[in-house]
Amino acid sequence: APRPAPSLPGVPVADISATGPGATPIQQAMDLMREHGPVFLRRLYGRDTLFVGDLDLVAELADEQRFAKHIGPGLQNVREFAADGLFTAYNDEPNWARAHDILMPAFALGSMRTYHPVMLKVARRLIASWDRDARAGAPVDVPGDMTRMTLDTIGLAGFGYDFGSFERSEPHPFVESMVRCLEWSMTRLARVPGKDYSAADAAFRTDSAYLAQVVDDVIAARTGSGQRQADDLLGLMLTAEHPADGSRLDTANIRNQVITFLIAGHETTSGAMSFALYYLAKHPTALRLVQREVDELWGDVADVDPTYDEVGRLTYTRQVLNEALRLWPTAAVFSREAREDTLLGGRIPLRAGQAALVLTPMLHRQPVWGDNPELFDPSRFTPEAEARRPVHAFKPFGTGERACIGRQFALHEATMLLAMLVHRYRLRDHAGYRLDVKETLTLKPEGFTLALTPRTSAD
Ligand code: MNH
Repeated sequence: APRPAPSLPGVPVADISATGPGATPIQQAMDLMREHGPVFLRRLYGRDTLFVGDLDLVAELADEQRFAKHIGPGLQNVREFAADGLFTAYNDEPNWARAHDILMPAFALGSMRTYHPVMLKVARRLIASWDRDARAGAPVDVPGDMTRMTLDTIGLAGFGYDFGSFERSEPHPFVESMVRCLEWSMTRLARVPGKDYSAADAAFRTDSAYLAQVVDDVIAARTGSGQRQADDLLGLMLTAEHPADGSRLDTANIRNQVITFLIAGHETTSGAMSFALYYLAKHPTALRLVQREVDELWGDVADVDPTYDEVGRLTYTRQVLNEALRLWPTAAVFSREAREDTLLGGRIPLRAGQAALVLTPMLHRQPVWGDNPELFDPSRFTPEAEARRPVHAFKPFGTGERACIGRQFALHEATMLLAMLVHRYRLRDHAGYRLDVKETLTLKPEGFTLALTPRTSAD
């Protein structure tokens, strides 16, 4: 039997061994934090995880001198199919810095200009599909269609590869295999000692082999075409040299990066847009403010093609997205480890390498957010309110040098699409949807559908 782990002085322990983490471990941890306070140890079969939501403690964990990204058991599982790709690489793996330095320019704000036309093209696909559904009086599957849109966008913008998701009634098989791989990574954390999981592991190997095969197709489509031009992610990966030492990414690492970007580049953004649409459908005042913003920009032009610069002017739409990411940050935890033995908050002893998991949805509900943190209120993200708030209060993209590289990409894509949808349709919560957050390492509003009617004039 496992020895009980030693507790940390003053830190409450919640032992979940009787029930396990279930299908929604993030929401379980949120409930435990509501019960035990903003720092607690979750114990599962003698293994402890330190969860932190407290603002001051998170601010310490964000100090890059004292803490660094930790690849905990969850990301170790993801390493089984993404290996040393950017997201899952160890800090000291040479391929992390090499790929980071080579790919950074592709994610600078200015590069979004390059992706804009492709993002618009895919947004038009979604709108064509929603127009058909609206005419047929059929409700739309919000997370399903947001996933089609973001997968096609990262495929085309990053790799010149067309997943053609809107020509399929079912999700692309890449998505289904990927979701099962993420689920395997999540549920593997909850394994009961002594039980047999060989069937789940065999299914996982089939899925991860399929992901690798899709990636090889994506790469072959480029290398076979003879044109490796460096104006997208794959072009950079295949040709660019490291700015300082001239080194290049090797073939195995390129595969791992492609898998990483195909997953990280679509799964979380689609959830974020789905939550934003959910809150808009439930909050008529916020919806009217978005309508006002887009109508002022585009009037009643039916088939508007937003320009790159216009997307930057959609400030209220952006606030809506930020507020949705506050309540449901779709990558809901990130892990930090102590660089040296230290005292967190001057009282919680952590040894070098020991980890703390930031539970972002609870950080985003701390007292700094006011006395009604559950309320959806985009005015929390006016420039004035943001200037008043401590910098570490909002962390949907993680922190430090290992923070999200795709942040601008996601925000540009999502802001533009949200604005276009609100401009074009009236969104009706026809089913009286009750929020059901599904967890597959990332978060999505499961089963959320909307009924659409075209907006005729600015009504
Ligand atoms: Mn993204 C890292 C959230 C969109 C590619 N991303 C992270 C981290 C968070 C995160 C949190 C840090 C994880 C950690 O510390 O362990 N990402 C998001 C969210 C969205 C998102 C909430 C959308 C909304 N991410 C994107 C997009 C791309 C992308 C779009 C690519 C086009 N993210 C990455 C990569 C990393 C990352 C790559 C790893 C960066 C690194 O460690 O160098």
